[in-house]
Amino acid sequence: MDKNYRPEMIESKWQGFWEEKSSFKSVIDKTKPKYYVLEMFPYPSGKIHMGHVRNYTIGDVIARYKKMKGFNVLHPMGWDAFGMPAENAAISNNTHPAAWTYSNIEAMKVQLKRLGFSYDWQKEIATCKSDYYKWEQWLFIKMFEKGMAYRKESHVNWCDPCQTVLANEQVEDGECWRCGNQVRQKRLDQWFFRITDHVEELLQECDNLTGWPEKVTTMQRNWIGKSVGARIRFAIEESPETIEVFTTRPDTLFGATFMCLAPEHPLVLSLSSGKETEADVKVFLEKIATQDRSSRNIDMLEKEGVFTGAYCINPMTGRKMPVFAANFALMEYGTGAVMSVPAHDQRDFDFALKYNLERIVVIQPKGETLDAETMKAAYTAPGFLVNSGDFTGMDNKDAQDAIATYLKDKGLGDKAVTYRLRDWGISRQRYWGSPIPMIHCDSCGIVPEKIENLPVLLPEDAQLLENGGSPLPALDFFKKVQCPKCGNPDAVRDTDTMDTFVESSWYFIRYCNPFCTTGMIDRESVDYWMPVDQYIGGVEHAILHLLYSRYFTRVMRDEGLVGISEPFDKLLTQGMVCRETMTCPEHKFLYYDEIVQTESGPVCKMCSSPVTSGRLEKMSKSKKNGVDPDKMLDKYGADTTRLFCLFAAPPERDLEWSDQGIEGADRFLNRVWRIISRYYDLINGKKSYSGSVDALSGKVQELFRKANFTIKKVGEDIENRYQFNTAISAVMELVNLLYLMEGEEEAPFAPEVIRFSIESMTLLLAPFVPHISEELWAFLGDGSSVSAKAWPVYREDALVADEVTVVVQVNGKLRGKLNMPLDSDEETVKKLALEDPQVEKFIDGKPLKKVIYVKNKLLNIVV
Ligand code: ANZ
Ligand code: ZN
Repeated sequence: MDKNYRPEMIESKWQGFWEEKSSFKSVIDKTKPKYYVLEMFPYPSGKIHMGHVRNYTIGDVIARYKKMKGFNVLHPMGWDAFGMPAENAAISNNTHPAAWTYSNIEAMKVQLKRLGFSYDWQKEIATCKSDYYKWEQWLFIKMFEKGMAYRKESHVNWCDPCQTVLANEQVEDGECWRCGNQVRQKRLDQWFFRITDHVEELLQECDNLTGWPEKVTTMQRNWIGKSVGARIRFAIEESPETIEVFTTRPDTLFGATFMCLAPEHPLVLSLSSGKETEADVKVFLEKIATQDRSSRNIDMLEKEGVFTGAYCINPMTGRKMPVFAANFALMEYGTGAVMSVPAHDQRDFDFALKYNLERIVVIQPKGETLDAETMKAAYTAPGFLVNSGDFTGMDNKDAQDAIATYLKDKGLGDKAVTYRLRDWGISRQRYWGSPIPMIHCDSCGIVPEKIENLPVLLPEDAQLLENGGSPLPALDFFKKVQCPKCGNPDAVRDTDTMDTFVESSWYFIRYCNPFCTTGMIDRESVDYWMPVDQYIGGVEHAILHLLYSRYFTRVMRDEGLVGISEPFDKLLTQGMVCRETMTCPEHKFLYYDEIVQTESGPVCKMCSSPVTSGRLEKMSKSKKNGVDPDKMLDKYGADTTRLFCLFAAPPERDLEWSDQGIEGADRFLNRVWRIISRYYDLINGKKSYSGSVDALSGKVQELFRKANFTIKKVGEDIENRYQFNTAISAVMELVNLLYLMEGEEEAPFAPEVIRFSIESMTLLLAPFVPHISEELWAFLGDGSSVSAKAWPVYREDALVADEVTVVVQVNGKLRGKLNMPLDSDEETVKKLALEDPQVEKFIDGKPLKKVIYVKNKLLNIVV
């Protein structure tokens, strides 16, 4: 056995071993409970970052642990391989998106393999391959046939000079990323998936997602945005038409003093037509066309509008209400019209102030009189009704229903529910995506491609356009087709591609049998493996990706493809990997290797100005505070890198990168390594202790208890919210105690108990640091691989009868906690405390001035 721990000598060896033995290959085995662990698959950008390392390490610990616990584990990996960065990179490097993507996949796969993740690589998927996207084209056609995929006019960002549609990411402050010209909203026919058909179910079943973080289900609910209220119809003066509004506050109807229509509302043009206001209205509409008025952006915009020249009538008061077109009214929400109540809605208040419109107070808190003239903001809290005819005096909650019922009886309105969620627009005027399998024929209209002609292949060698637009519309061989229905030779293929969220909405189902050629999925595999038991990924995907995946699973269910509705049983959203930013007054953010340490502190390499360290921020290219995983692997190896990520913070919390932290992880693995070489001769050929705890005494008994306690603790910490950091601390304590066994070698059963403890330690570490564990297990010698071993079992009778937590302070500050047997003596507690890396850090080699020990409670070290 090598005296020193040298990860470079062992890691690639075990990676080769796992690969050769197919250690993580998953096959259906109905005799075992299954467990499907999945991390969100990466976009093949070319290089993994520390966020990936953390995400995948967390998943790997769970996968390896579950396998040791006897589960049949599925743990796949693949690539979310379509998307715009491939197009951009291809233009700037003069390569092709396909070539770029495939070579990135190869490079990243090498990196992932170096980290020793237990993936079943035989199930690898790349979504840009036609054997994958073929099936979403197939499902698209099924959805089209049922009316679940339909066409509707919708906005796109359009740049006139570049003559191209821009993705949202290509619009910077309303300007084109390439030429800097103002971007216009252009109307185009696009494909939509009718997710609103499932909206109530998607909302209701949030309640059953008990394995998801509360904050994520809340985000899902908010995004769906259900509102309960009423629709009310307003007559228009001198017109047979009516304006219908959606309101959540029918109780405020007596206070409605004007009306706001969305600029796109058809009545805007017809009401102003031929009036003095017509010209102003047109100017306003032109201006609005350049604003990004997505519902998520609307609150940021300055509210503005224009009078259409028409009036409608408040059905309660008979009052004339001027009708405006206003930018804050959205065509896609409710009915596209807002009854404005400036005294009780802040947007209406602002708008009324700007255009000098009347306010009427209709809701008032008890014991207070609001003055419409002098109020400084809208009053939005509950109260009772005033100025409201027969409803005056009523509690406003009761009035909501009372007024809605009154309107219904009069035929002026209805109770109504509205959702903020819109149908999912999936057309992209991009190249690097799955073609939409539809054909436009002059005589037949829109016709699906024949099923037997699928996949509609994306031409992988198309020349990209300088302006960043899609080359597909200009490719005759792609575009010109025969109509599948009537044979018309002049039909044209749809040249849009699908939103890449479509691929990520079902990859987890495809993993169950990724190369199935007989259908989109193989039912037996899906019934066995789905749902995903544990899904792990970034909170940035907490809304769209998860909602679309939940929806798509239901579409597949409705199509009879799968038996489940919810794809992800448990969800873990890991925190970010953060690091301090470094700034030079001259050169702004600096990379860490652009800093030189001097006596007066760190300075900039380029200009020698003093460097200031800033806030902890998520690692990113722009902040230059990233750490390259390859460098960590070169310097420390995979196990140390993994251990650091797991030990530095619980998975859900942000992790602060620290060089000391990774050094600490490295030191710990060295200690683990040395403990075996130290006791090797003693335990070699001995059996692991299996007698009773009462046959032991003194330190040996203490160690046996500790080992059993550690098995229990580590298992519980993993099971209970994946507390990997405290689990690892527990193993560290066991290792420390093993070092204290020196001199006890002659005690009865010492070799057997030490062996038991070292074996347990190795097995407990296996999910976290699999390479070193394999290597150590090979020394302990039963000839098997740790990856195939069962999780150790503790002995109930050997658990420390009474265990207490001793708080460790350095200079009066809390620095650590030790789980100790009741009544441990000062010497043992002190020794263990001094081994604790957290405590060690604060003692920092200084001599101990004083040690105060309060039995079973506290150890304070003064330095
Ligand atoms: C009158 C009123 C009085 C309103 C009041 C609110 C407060 P949520 O809760 O988000 O669903 N609204 C309706 N359609 C709209 C559209 N297309 N664009 C912009 N705003 C619209 O919001 C519902 C409220 O948003 C509705 O209730 C309506 O204003 C406005 F004291 O009606 B309310
Ligand atoms: Zn035709």
